[in-house]
Amino acid sequence: PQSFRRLEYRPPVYTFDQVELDIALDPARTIVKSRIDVLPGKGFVAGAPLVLVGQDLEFVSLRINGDAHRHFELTPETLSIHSLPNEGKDPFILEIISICVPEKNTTLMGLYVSNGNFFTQCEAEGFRKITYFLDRPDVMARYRVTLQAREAQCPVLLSNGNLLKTEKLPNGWHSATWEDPFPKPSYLFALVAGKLECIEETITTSSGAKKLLQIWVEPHDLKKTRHAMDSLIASIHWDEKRFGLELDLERFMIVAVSDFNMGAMENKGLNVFNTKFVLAQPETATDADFANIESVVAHEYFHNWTGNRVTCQDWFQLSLKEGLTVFRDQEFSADQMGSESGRAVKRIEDVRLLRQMQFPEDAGPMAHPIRPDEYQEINNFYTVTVYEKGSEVVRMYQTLLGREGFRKGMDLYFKRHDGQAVTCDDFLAAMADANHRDLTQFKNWYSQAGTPRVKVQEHYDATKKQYQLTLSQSCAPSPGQPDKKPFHIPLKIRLITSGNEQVEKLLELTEPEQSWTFDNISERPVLSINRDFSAPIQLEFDQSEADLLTLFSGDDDPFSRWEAGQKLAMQMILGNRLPDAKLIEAYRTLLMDPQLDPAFKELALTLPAETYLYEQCKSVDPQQIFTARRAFRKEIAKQLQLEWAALYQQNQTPGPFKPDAVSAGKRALKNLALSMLLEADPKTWAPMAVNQYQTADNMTDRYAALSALVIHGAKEANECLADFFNRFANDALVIDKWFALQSSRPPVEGLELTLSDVKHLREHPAFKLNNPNRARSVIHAFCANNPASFHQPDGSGYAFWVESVLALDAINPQVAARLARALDRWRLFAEPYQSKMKAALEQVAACQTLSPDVREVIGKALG
Ligand code: DPP
Ligand code: ZN
Repeated sequence: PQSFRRLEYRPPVYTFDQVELDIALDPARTIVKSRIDVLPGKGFVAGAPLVLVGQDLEFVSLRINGDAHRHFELTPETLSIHSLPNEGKDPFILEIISICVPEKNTTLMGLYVSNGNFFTQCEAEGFRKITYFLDRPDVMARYRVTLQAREAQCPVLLSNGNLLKTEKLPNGWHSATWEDPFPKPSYLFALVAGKLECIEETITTSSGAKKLLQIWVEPHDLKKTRHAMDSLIASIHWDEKRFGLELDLERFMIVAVSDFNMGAMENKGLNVFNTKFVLAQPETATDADFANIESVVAHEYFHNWTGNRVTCQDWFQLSLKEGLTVFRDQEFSADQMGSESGRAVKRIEDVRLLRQMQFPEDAGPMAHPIRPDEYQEINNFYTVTVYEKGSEVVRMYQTLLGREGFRKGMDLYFKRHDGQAVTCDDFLAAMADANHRDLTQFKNWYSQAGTPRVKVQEHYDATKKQYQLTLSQSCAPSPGQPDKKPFHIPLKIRLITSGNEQVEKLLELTEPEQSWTFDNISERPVLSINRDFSAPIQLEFDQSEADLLTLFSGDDDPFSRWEAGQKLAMQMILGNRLPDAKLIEAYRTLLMDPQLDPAFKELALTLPAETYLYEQCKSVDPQQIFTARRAFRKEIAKQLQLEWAALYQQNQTPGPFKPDAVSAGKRALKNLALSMLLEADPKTWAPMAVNQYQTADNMTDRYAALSALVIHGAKEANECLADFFNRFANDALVIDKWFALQSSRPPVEGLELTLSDVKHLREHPAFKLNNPNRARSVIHAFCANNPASFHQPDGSGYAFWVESVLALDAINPQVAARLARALDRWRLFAEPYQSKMKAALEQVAACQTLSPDVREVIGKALG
């Protein structure tokens, strides 16, 4: 298979200035005419051919400066044009006509049809499925786009930028011409056409300019767009305030589509979103959905500066825009929580996701630095490493430089690079230069994969009143990287003593081993380290259970407090122990503390995920971990039954539904209580869940009740599931939840294995393999989010995975490649799992027609 390497980057031989596209939309035969001003690029060589890329296109014609041109060669993926005017030294006009077939495009890359409407997805390399082009992010051009379509079929015609004009054409056709004043790479191009309607608002930005905001959806979904609009307005104001960045276009549009590979896409002025991250109303969307919509809307909007105005030189630099933009959306969402404790809750949620998803990736066969050095298929590198770890790396600049220093770095970055396609090195240089700091060693975060481990040794000398802390760092080998250099690791610490006299300090660990001595420490302190998760590392710290209990009961840093509880639970679960009396008391005190945020309580009583527990083991027995974790949970449920019952009553949220953080936190705690009550005693408490299910006026409560019934195998579950399906049969996103809930049900004694339900679900009339959300709600939910059901000793889960990967790959390689990742960690498992997983991987590898996407994932897993 072909590999692309970061160090093989060459600047483009030719580049484009003005691009005019004329697109006549027809599902079966869309005609694309391009007219491009071509000039020598930074890597120009006289006489070199102009090599364009194209995929699944029918070539029609080619002209240069108005004349037919015969000197070209076509391959399935390229169009090479020779004999250019004056050896290519003079600018020339290139005109190409080609044809594509949107209705046959099931990959959802390029131009495709969804529910009769046209959409595009061009990142990373989809534009080449629309027309022959220099489809690389360092070629930035100005676009003027004319869309033509039958007016009855496509009354709405949208593209990037500003609307210049609309026209009626013969035979019921019409056209719209759009112009984007900002030069952009092709991956930010978009068009949308069809039967859509919008809500709109006009706002005034900081400079006093008026801006038109629109959210376009299918007509029946209009009533579900308010929250997305509010989120957009909040994002616009936040970016002005926090970073001094203003919306630069007269018009900003969001469009929702139900067939979409990713979450959303930041095309200039025309963001295209998966419906899942736009549509919400209390009856159909949960608190988590509301929060996700807010953060994805913000994320895509923030890309307008971090990604669009300043873009990536090449795809190896993806984290330049993604890590930075995730950091920005995390900070935005934290501020939207409305309080310090809310910010902490958001931080804990983000860290939990990172550790559950990214740590396994960083320890597995697909491990890569946030700036990868090599890939076969770039679509496989839209990863939690590039995004979430990338965001942690950006956060570390802020930790090291302070908020103001970070802002100075951002200002310099835009001052230097506005309108350019740049690299991660440029970002680091802006941060370093703006703050007069040497960040050379910090570059290792960009070049080395793997989660660093930091070992903690402490020594207290009571006579000298001296405390000594020794930290040493290491990082396990990862593919292609046997030896690692030390990282620059910022660690926030605090020595906790009864007198409370020590303040928080920032230590910078840069050597393999370093010691710090603290004087005048009146008693042996309890160390609170990596507070607020200041660095994305694993700690190796044999802290006593007594010290962990102290931290869990009262560390002033909410993250560290939460973390101490996680560690206690983790150690006991992995040691096959039940929570002891002291821990139960600590849980009880925490739950009953009237000062504490309900959302924090919910997080503190949620156990570490199975996949995170796996990463702590040398050899994973998934059934054993499931059983131990379940028993641990049941004990908490039983011992605190009275408290759970009280919390359930105390955290009701009467009155009309509001999705704000405080109300959401209360619902989260109340619904954890409900689930715990069913865990303790399903027969007694199931009727209360049924009642909540029936009387709920919002999806959070209705779904939580249903989920508690299903997960605990209550006999009432099936009736409620049937009711749920009928109630929401017309709402695709809710039906996705219905599927996902059943596919992610963990094993329950006395019930058949979930796999047999999953096989039935796959035959359900509402199941559609070619809709990514629906496929994920059944297949990915089972294979990736239901470990104890998936990892069966007979290998039946893996056989299902093989079938599903192959079936999906024929339709949509990107969605298939995600699923293919589910067996990444096979080497970590004990027998018989390990051999059965390996055999399953080999079975997929043996398929001759695999897409490059799936082939890369499977090849690396076996490699
Ligand atoms: N749509 C993806 C994102 O916003 C890729 N850019 O992260
Ligand atoms: Zn992004």
